[in-house]
Amino acid sequence: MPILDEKVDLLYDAIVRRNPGEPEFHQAVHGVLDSLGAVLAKESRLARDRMIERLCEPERQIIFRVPWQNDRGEVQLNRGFQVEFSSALGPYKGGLRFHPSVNLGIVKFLGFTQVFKNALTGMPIGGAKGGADFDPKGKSDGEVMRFCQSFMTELYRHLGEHTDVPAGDIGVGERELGYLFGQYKRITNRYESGVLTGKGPAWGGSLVRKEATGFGAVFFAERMLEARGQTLDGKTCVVSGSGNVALHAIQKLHDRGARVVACSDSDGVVHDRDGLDLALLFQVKEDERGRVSDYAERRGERARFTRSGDVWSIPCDIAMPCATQNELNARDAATLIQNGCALVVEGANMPVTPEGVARLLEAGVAFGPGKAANAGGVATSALEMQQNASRDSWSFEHTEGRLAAIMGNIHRTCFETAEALGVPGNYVVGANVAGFLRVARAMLALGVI
Ligand code: NDP
Ligand code: 2IT
Repeated sequence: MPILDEKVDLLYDAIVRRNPGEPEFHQAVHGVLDSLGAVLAKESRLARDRMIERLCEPERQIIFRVPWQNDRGEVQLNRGFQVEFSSALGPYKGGLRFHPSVNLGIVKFLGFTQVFKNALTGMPIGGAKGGADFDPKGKSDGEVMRFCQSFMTELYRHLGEHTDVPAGDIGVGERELGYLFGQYKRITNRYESGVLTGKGPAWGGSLVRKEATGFGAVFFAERMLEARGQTLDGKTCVVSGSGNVALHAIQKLHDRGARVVACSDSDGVVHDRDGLDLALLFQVKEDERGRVSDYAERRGERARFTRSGDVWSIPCDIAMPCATQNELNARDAATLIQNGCALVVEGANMPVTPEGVARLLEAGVAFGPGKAANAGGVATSALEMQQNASRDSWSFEHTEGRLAAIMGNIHRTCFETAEALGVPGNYVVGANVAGFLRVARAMLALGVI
């Protein structure tokens, strides 16, 4: 990782010692601290009041047992997490991730990142993340339901529309949120719509929430291109993943006249030279819960499926990593640069490694960090909370218009902050500094909290 400013370096070492064995959390903290040197030197109160140490220490961390029974009646055991990072700007807010790789360090990296992302949206939401090392893959609906009910039986006591408001993330979509909401409602005897976001539109959800992260990332990419006098029309794109974020990024890229030639899942990559067939892709992935290999098989000769490959070796103008953390490294960045890729926008959280980011920036590739670019999901969650609070529901067009405006504001904030700091076009520094200052100033105003 790049070397930090000397004073910040000491703080970072202390944070690593205090949180052993959590490499993703260390990486996320390093990424933010790397941007803050100039700001800390200018605003002495931030250092005096130990703002960095306070922000790196979650307000509350909950770890709990999640026992449940599979379809054969056998007892299964998972570990649940909820890390309530910061409530300086509003109730704790962030997604739940169900994936076998989930551990405390991963949830902390996601919760820490969420604090700055949520601050950048300009909306009244604090930061949190939760989840479990449960793998929904291959489980029946009944098993997923029993798991969700057991998970919520512990988590409910920590939640509330003014306290902590989870949503989805990897492995948690509308089905899981339905089971979680049903159990919360049953235990509390309250139809408290605002306690979860990402709900189905028929039971308190917001239109556009499902699409929001992918759409928002494409709106952000559009603003970045606009700053360089370009548009998406006619561009060749690759997108990693084929889940919620990836599918809706692909959909919006397609709407804007771009050609998406590849996507992936953890089994491999599909390369479709003429551009992915959207209707078929959504049918296989959303309706049938299938794999990209199923898409390739149905698409016939036009598509090629490669097991265990990645999308970065396929020539493109634009790359959007939308699967998971650290999925694009320095070698992948070098391949993208060599193939003439000019824009990389993170739909996922921390998908590009620090070395990968450094390579891209050195080569002059425009780089949109996830904190800014994928904030459309949580921003639309905040719009869902607004609708729930006013017992209203807005049209698709109105909600999408609000999302587009929010992404435009986030882009402008990052762009102008970077320019003011003398690093024009560096959205990483712009996002970190703007997000940090908003949270830090609220914390200063609220006393020693
Ligand atoms: P989904 O579960 O809908 O999809 C995840 C996709 O990424 C799948 O294609 C999955 O493949 C792939 N993937 C997940 N983990 C791995 C892994 N360890 N190795 C390889 N492939 C993997 O999740 P989302 O689309 O919701 O989330 C994707 C990313 O976007 C995450 O980083 C998430 O934190 C971030 N994000 C999500 C938001 C949201 O609103 N949902 C908001 C902002 C960010 P497979 O099916 O094979 O597992
Ligand atoms: O990483 C994220 O921003 C999310 N998974 C969405 C969080 C939310 O509360 O909508």
